[in-house]
Amino acid sequence: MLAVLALSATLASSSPASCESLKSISLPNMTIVAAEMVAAGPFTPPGRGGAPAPPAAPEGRGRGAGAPAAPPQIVPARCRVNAILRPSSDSEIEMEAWLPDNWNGKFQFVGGGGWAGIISFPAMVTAVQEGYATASTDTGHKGGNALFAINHPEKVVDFAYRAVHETTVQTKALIAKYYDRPARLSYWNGCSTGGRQGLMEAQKFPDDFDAIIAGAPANFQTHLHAWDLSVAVPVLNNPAAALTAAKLTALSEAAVNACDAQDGVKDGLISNPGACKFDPSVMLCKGADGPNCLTPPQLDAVKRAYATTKLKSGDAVFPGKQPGSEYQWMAFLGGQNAPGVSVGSFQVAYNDANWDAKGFDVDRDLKIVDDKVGSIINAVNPDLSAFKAHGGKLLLYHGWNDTAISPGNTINYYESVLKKMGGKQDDFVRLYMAPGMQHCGGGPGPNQINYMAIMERWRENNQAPASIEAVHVTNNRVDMTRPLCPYPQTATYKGSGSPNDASNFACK
Ligand SMILES: [Ca+2]
Repeated sequence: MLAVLALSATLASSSPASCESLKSISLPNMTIVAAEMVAAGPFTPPGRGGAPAPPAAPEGRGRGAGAPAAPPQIVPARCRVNAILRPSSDSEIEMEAWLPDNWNGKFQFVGGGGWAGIISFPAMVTAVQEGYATASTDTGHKGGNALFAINHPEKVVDFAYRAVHETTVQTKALIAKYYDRPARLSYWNGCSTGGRQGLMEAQKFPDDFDAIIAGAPANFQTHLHAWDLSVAVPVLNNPAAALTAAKLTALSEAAVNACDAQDGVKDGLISNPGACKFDPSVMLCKGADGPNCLTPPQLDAVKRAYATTKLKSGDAVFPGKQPGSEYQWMAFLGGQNAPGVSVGSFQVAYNDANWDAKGFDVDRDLKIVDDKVGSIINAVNPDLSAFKAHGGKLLLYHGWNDTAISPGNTINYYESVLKKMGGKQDDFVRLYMAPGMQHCGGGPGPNQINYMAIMERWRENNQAPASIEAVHVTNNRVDMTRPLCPYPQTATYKGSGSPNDASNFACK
């Protein structure tokens, strides 16, 4: 009985009252919709009730990118704040912040994916389970397409950077008020659009975060989308060039067979696809068409997918995909639809929801989208000196089998930073390329990496990462470990021992 009384007293004097009191906090451009304690329990999306949340979406990956579907997530007790931010007269930005009872003293902002338009709840769950105060934003609109931006220039700014920055500022203020002290460190954790958002923060608001994890960043978004259409539209316009899944699988196997052994072990993975000189012409049909060969127009389509798209002037637009990733190319070589996410940029460029991708012309259309929104949305400034001076650390990663965003783009950005700031910058920025990893996770290569733990050691204990361990999981069992090497090194087999054991590889 005494114990029960004591427990009741503890509950009565702890945070619920102060969570509710956040409703009356006055912050610029912010309307608090909800400020409420949520008890520990299985996660249910706010406002919907009923079924537990689905497994993490690609953009919602936190600590273990590519993690298999987990049992229902138990979320710790927290103060939940939902608010609408209106930094411009046309803004309507939803933000959600969770402030856990058992707080580790730090803030982790989790990024979005594609055109965003949702709160990244799965990644928030992971963050709060580890004691972080966490936040997410829909970036100022609902739904995963670009229609919100047509004739709404202020909403473009919200999507590009303002929603993230404003949510950062407001969440830091909520944290300081709720806990009566500021977060001692602030982390960014995002992939894809979340990677772009992280790089945008490093470039534009270098004091917002102390450490930024930016995976597969869509930071050259207008050019990324132009690449997609440059490759997809010729196939839409010439059905004879359309590929089939069977042909792409055969092509992928041929590419892997050609380059697999270059890293010292035939294991189905190409450790350094950049050094793989695979000529798809070997797949040209010798006689009748069939599932294991390519017709001449299909070969042309495939060559475009490997290639850096260029303008007539010869200027590079965006790099192509890598050998080994072909089995995922139906999205742009299947000849069914123009990739919707990429079409969005040109709907915005022309203020036309019905813009017809079949007429895409990269020389004409890239200039128009770049002039209109490129400098707002793209996050390609190589000068990170202010972020470095702030003490910031930046961890970049990208899967070599990524077919949503070509991995070469992240290498290009990393190299642009070194070119701008000087060749030796590994005290604050490091890049890890993951063989056989798809977009933000998944794939035949080791693709589960505890990025947050790596970054915590780097930023908080000054233990800079060298090689980092990635694992591959099948049916909830680890069946491969492999080091990921700081770029430009690659993991090379030492010549003996199991190729599924990281200790038998060295970074070279
Ligand atoms: Ca290999």
